[in-house]
Amino acid sequence: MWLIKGCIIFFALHAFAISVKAENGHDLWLRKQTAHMVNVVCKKQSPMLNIARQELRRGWLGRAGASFTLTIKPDKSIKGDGYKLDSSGVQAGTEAGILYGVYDLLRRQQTGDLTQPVISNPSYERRILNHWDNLNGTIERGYAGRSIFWRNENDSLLTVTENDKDLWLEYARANASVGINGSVINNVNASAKILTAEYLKKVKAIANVLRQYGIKTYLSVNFSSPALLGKLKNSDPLAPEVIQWWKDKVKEVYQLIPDFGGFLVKANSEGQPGPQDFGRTHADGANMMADILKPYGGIVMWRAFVYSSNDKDRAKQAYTEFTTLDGQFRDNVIIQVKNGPIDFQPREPFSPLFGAMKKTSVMPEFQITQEYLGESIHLVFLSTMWEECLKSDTYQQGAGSTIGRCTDGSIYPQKYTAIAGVANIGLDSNWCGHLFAQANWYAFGRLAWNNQLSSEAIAEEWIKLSFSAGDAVQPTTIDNNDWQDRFLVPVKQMMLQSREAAVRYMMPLGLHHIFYPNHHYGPAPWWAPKDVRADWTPPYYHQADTNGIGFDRTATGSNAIAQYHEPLASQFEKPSTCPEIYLLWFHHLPWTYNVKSGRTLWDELCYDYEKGVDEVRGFQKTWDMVQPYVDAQRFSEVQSKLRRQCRDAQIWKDACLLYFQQFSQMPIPFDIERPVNDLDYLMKMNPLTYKAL
Ligand code: GCW
Repeated sequence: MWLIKGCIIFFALHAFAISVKAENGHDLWLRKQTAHMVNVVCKKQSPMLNIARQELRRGWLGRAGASFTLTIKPDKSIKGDGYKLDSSGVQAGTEAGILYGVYDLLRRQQTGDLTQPVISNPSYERRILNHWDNLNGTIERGYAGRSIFWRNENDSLLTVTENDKDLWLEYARANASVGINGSVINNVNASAKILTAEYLKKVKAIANVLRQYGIKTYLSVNFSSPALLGKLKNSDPLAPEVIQWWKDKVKEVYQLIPDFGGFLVKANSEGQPGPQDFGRTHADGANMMADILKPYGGIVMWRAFVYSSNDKDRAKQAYTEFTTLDGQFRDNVIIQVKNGPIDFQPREPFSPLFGAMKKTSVMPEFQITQEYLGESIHLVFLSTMWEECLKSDTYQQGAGSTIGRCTDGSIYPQKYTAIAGVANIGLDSNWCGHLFAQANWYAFGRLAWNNQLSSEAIAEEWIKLSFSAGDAVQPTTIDNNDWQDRFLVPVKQMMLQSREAAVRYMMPLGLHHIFYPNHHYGPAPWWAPKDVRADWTPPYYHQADTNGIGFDRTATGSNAIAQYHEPLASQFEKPSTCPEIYLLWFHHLPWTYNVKSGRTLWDELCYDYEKGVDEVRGFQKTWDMVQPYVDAQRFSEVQSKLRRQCRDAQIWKDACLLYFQQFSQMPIPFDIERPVNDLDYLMKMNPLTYKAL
C-alpha cells in the first residue's frame, strides 16, 4: 500500500516536474535565477543605476551577503561606455557603462567565468539593430511574427498600451544585456508617414521606453518625404525649400526626442528615391541631412547597397559608386556597408569597400534575420559568418587591416564608429521564431561590443545562459560535468558547424544567389522569366553552361577582382590560388577542372551537397541525444524544425545537382546517395509551401 502510494506520488511529482519545465523561450538568455543576497553600494541614484541595482539583486550568484560597489568615475583606461570590473565592483565613466558591467558580471557568475579583473571597452560606439518593420505591422524578411512596434489599421494603429510598453521594456533589457544601444524602428524601405506628427508621437513613446536601458532611437527616412509629406514640388537636396523642410522636421523630432540618434537612408536602391533622381550625388543627399542633424548630435547612416540592372556585374557597383565620393562626406555621415558585395548570401567574400574608403566613416551591416539562411526554419548560427567577415584582412593599410580594425577606429580616425544588424525579432513568444535564432541576436550584440570575440566563446556563453543542468528531465541524476560533456559540447559543435553546413547544402564553392524568387527560401537555379531583369535571376549568378559554371570576375571577365587590394587581387585572380570557398564567385571553370582534393569540380560539388545534407542529419541525431537535458517544449520545437531542415536540405541538393547535371552531363559519384526528388517536380513547386505552382 505504501509502495503504491509512493509510486503515485513519485509519478505525480515527475509529471509535474516535466510540465513545469515546459518553456517557451521568452526569457531568452536572461532566465530567472535563484539569486543570493547582495549588498549593492552606490552613492548615486538614477533610474538607470536603479536598474543596475535591481539586476544585481535579481541575478546575483556570488557569495551570499557580499557587497558590490557601483562607481561612476572616469578613468583613462575606460573608453565610452566601457567599464572596469572585478568581483567587488564595477567602475565606469557613464551610467550605461555601469549597467553593461553589471550584465557582464552576472553573465560571468552564471557561466562560471569568474572574475579576473577586466577592463572592457566597446569596439563600436554605436551598436544598432535595424528593424525592417513596416508601419502596418508586417516585417520585411521577418520570420518571427509581426512587429513589436507597429500594428495595422484594423488594430488600433497608433495607440500605445501598457502591454506594448512592457514588451518594449523587455526588448530593451535584452539588448542592453548584450550591449546593444540603438534601434532603428522602421524599415529601410521607408514609408514617408513615419515623419508625420501622429507617427512621431508613437516614436516618442517607444523612445521613452528604450531610453531607460540606454538605447537610442533612430528612424529610416524616405528621401522623398519633402514632396510626399510637405507637398513640395520635389525633394532635391540642394533646393532651399527642401532643406528648410528637413530643418523643420528635424527640429520637431528633437523636440519630442532630445536624444534622437539620427537617420538611416536607403537611397537610389531597389526603387527607393534618392538624390540621383535630381542629378545630385549620394554625398549631396547625405550631407544635406548631416548638416541639419549635426547641431543636435545626430548622425546619418547612408547605405551603400546600390545596384542597377544596366551594369555587367552587380558585385562591382557599390564600390564604383562610393569610392569616387570618398572624402566628400561630412563627419557625421557613416556609410553602411553589407558584409558582402552582393547581398547577405550564405557566403560572400567581403565587400571591397571596407578599408577602401579612407576618408569616410564606414560601418558594417550584418543580417541577423535569416533571409538567405533558412528563415526561422533552419538552425544556422551566424556568428561564424560575421567572425569570418570581421577578421577578413583587406590589406588596405598593410597586413592586419581587418574589417574589424578598418571600421572600429583602430586604423582610420572615424568621428563615429558603428555596426548594424538587421533584426530577427517579432511578436512570436520566443521573439525569433527559432530557439537557436536567439543565439544570432545574442551573437550580434556580443560581437558589436567586442569584434575580437570567437564564435566558440559566444556559443558557449549562450548555451550556458539559455540552458542548464537544472533543465534536465531528472536533474538530480546529472552533475555539471555530465551536462558539459553530453549537452554543452555536442550542442556547441552543432552550432559552430551549422553555417558551413548550410553553405554546403545551399551553394558551396562560391555559388551565390540561386534562390527561389521573392521569399529566397529554397532553390531555383533555373528561374529566369523573360520579363524579369537578369540580375534578379539565378542564371545571372551561376552562369552554368556546358562549358562550366561560375561568374568570371577576373581581368578577362568583369574584373571585380581589381577592387581588392593586393595581395588579394592576385590571389583571387588565379583559380589555383583562389580560396576554394570563393572559387565560383570569382571564376567560370570547366566541369572537369581539378580542385585541390584531386576531384573534378563536378564531383566536388556533388560531395559538398551530400556532406551538407549529412551534416543536418547529424544535427538531428545530436538534438535527439540531448533530449534528457532540455524541457519538453523547447526540445520538440527544435526537433520538428530540424526535420523540416533535413527535408529541405535534401531538396537543395536534388534541385541543384539534377539541374546542373543537365550541363555537366557527368554522373553523380556512385558512393553518394542518389537524389530522391524529380527535377521536374522540384521546378514546379514552391519550396516554402511545397505547393505546386
Ligand atoms: O536583401 C535584400 C532584400 C530586401 C531588402 C534589401 C535591402 C529592405 O531582399 O528585402 O530590402 O536587401 O537590404 O535594402
